[in-house]
Amino acid sequence: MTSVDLDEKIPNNVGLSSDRKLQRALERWQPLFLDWWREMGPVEHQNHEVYLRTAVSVGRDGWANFDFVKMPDYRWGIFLAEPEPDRTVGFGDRRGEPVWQEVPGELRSGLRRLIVVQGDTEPASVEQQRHLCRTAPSIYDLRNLFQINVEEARHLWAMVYLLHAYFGRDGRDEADMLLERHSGSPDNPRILGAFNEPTPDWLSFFFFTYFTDRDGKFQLASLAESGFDPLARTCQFMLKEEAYHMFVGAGGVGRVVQRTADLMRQHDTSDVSPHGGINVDTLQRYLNLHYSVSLDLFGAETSTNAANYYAAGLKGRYQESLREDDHRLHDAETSVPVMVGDTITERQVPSLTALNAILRDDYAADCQKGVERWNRILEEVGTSLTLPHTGFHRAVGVFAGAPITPEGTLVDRDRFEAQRHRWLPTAHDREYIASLMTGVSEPGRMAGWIAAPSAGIHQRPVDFEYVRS
Ligand code: BYC
Ligand code: FE
Ligand code: FE
Repeated sequence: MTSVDLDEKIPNNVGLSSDRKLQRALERWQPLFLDWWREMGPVEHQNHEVYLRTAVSVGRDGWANFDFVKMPDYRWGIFLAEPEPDRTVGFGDRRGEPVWQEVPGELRSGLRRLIVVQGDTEPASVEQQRHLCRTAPSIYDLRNLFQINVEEARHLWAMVYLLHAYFGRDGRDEADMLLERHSGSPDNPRILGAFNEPTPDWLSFFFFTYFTDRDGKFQLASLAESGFDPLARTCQFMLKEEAYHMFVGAGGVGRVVQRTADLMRQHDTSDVSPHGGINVDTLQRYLNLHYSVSLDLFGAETSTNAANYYAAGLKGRYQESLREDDHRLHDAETSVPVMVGDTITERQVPSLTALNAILRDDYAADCQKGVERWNRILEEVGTSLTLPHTGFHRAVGVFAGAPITPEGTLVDRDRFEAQRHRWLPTAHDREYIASLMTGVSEPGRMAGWIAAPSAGIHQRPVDFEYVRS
């Protein structure tokens, strides 16, 4: 195969055509990937033309191309951000050393684990979302779902490239296993909790892309600081695509909130369900669920894994280079939450061990911004949404299993259970949301529970036929 043919088959800026071994490995994996996509990707529309953005290069102007493609023909490629000349390790005990272009032997297993965990989440989300195409609230939203799905699949390619290129036999085995674990599978589930939860409806999807894709942003940003340069550059490029996923979440929830506020005003009531809208209480319960499950993705507040990754230069902090400290953190301390008997308090721990908590706090602050934007809409009807306390409904870390209210009070278990229906989606909520999920296929029309977006995609109008048969 000529290099032009190869680049056509697997678009890349990593010189794939001059690396025969890697090329063979990826060519063996590609059909397995396509089988997975057909089996576990969107359940419908695989033969339809979708107006999609495809990553085609890494240049500052025009890294992507917009056109109609059938999803199985999407050109999943491998793109690394441009190398930064003379880049050095920015943190940890090896700060100042030139970055590594090969995996240092002693860091091999830690690095592989990080790449596998990251890689596992990407196809998991596609699996979680595969039924949503049946119930899209508009053609615009349907297209956005597919855009996210193909890009998450490209993120899988990004991690598989690293496994194949730098981890030999073990890497190839791990790459195969990324297609074998499945979201929610009882025998062979995905690695992290949130990626085994179902995404049964579009309200869940919007909260997922707001909260869970945002974990992706923070984890990728930390890995983009890595001393292992190919990982850093891969993640930098992935972050470009990630921004849009969060836009879909922030915009999606915002449009639901807008519709709810409009109906509240129009009918002068806070119960908009008889009018086909979603009540603020229900929105709050979905928010509580998705936020708490996403907080679990940061791991335990104190973690020797995280300390080791940092000291080794593998995984940094969010915006590491903008921080004004020694970037080694040997003497620094950070306060993290602890539970002492019946009280929630704080204690000082070495910052190195508190890196998961530090990243999680940065994440929480970012989440808060969107909530404030939604609240500007809700303010006009005298209500608001809030992020629950960090300890609410947690399964990982110091608060795991503790009966803590959204306000942050530790209560006894019976009291928590008695109030659960006020704080987390109920069977009734789920039934009601499910009843709203009827697909809308007329271009420009929106389901009754969500407002129209203010603009379409890539200068196309909102009523453009983004998906056509
Ligand atoms: N579920 O020392 P700890 C995205 C395990 S999202 C199950 O605190 P560590 C995306 C942990 O593995 C971004 N198990 O862990 C979004 C460990 O097990 P071992 C994904 C969990 O290593 C939307 C043990 O508990 N990327 O891209 O400090 C759509 C002790 O924990 C969980 C990454 O996560 C959990 N939630 O931190 C598509 C980046 N949490 O080793 C895509 C890579 C912890 O004792 N991953 N455990 O058997 C990491 O940096 C770290 O692995 C974690 C965990 C932050 C996840
Ligand atoms: Fe992703
Ligand atoms: Fe994403």
